[in-house]
Amino acid sequence: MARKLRRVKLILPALTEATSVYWRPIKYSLFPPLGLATLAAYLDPELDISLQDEHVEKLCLEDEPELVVIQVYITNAYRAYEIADHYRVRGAYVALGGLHVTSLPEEAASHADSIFIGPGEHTFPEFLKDFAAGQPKPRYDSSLRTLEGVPPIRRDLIKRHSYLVPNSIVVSRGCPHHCNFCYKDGFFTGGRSFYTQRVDDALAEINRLPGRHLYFLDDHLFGNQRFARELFRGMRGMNRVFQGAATVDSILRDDLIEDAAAAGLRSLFVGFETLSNTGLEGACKRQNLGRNYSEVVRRLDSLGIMINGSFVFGLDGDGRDVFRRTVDWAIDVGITTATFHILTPYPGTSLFTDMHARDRIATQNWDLYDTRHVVFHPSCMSPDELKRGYDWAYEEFYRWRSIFKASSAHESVKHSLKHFFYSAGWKKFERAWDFVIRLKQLSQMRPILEAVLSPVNESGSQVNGSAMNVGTNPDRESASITRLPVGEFSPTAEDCQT
Ligand code: B12
Ligand code: SF4
Repeated sequence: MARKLRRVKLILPALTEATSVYWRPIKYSLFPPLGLATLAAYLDPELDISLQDEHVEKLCLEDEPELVVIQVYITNAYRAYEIADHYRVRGAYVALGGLHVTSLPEEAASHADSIFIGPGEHTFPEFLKDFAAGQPKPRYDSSLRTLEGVPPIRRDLIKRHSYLVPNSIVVSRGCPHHCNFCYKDGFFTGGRSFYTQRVDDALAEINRLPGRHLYFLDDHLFGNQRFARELFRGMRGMNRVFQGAATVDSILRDDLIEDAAAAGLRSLFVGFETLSNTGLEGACKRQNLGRNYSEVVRRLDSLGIMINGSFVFGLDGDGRDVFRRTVDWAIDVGITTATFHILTPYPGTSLFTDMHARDRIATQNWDLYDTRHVVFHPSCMSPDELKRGYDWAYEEFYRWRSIFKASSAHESVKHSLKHFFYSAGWKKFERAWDFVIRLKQLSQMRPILEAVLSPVNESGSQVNGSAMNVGTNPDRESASITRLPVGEFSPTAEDCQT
């Protein structure tokens, strides 16, 4: 029987960790729930629609929507199921989707009326039609993959004041690479695993965003060179400053990075992952193999682009020396911020399948799959050593003396200062961030962020290829960046920005 739809609720549940000592309110007040706002665009705008993100607000659970849409990540899965069960008891129709549902559909199905596998751009509108006709299916599998003709994201449903970076944006989906620890191959099974918007559509979306600052959450913003180049050229003159993520090889490949800098790129998340060839080979991170990591740093440095380096500990072959080696290198070359992860075999990845087959998975408590806990049996150290080494790495990298040292690795004083303020601001003023969040004044901090992201060289936003001279400046060659011998670390990976 057809079901009358009047109220729809979309929920991003908070992870269980929200109550733990590791909870960092600022980390979870960065980006709004873009996936859910994307899905909301398919709903009739006349409906009563509410979008709630439990990371930044207390959920109201006493309402009576007819349809509840919940996004499930691995670390919020238990909370998501709890909320789903609650609404089903109250008579709502519950739809569950997202990465974890795609990885473990059977687990999610017992808490949902319908589950969704893969991206929702085609399955969700199909479901809405079925729902209106009174015949929703228990499971929808995504196979048609395109971003052409998708309706504009319902950004009006996002409570902008609750986020430091409300202008997050994704102009592509997936990635052309196949690292074995990454969610990507599992999530995009059954269709294309890397595709982009049309450049015009992406530029139009950027144009709709107020303010200056943007954060591209794409797994690999440079993944399609032609698309990226046209995008960056289209963005020139828009007076934007932005952050994003790209791979080591794409930074070295050609002059695309210079187009990005000219368009306003000021900070880049780079998946270095490991300084070991064996580690890279084991992780199938072939795009990093044989790349000169120091050259990556030098190129970005010369363009005034700050680096958020991603590193994974616990890859097969990693011994106890991996922590100091990695941290020393990151500080010596002047990485601005580092994101360290304990290797985490997410269900749905080939890494998980392989470890499971070898009986190396130590726990299937998804709350612990947050890259801060050891959930598998490492090959060359004990789980405890891995955990302690990981904790040490964070502590050491973000010590004041390390921040000073890494900041001073840059040629320009302005870059050093920006590095210092960005890194210290991110890790050293936790209480101040908490206070600002409690006062609901995060938006007041945006101009400061934009200032820190301003060009190193005032003409920086107009940087052009000839101004860069990467590697041809003799001073640059003797700069303080440690040149490790190719082969040792030039093995030469992005946990995708987290
Ligand atoms: C931004 C981001 C964050 C942000 C905020 C997330 C937010 N507000 O949405 C922050 C920094 C808080 C964060 C934290 C973490 N993150 Co994170 N994060 C991302 C990132 C980079 C982008 C997410 C995004 O906006 N994507 C774009 C939108 C359009 O896609 P989407 O959200 O997936 O939504 C689509 C589909 O999933 C689907 N869909 C989703 N829900 C539903 C529901 C229904 C009913 C339907 C039909 C469809 C559907 O339709 C949407 C449109 O296609 C992703 C990587 C990625 N590329 O997705 C990692 C990612 C999701 N994070 C990940 C992880 C591990 C974490 C952390 C545990 C990391 C950590 N060490 O702390 C924490 C915990 C987060 C949590 N709450 O549990 C993993 C998840 C792995 C997994 N198997 O679940 C990812 C994939 C990164 C990675 N490669 O490993 N993260
Ligand atoms: S880890 Fe990064 S580079 Fe590797 S497949 Fe995932 S998104 Fe692509």
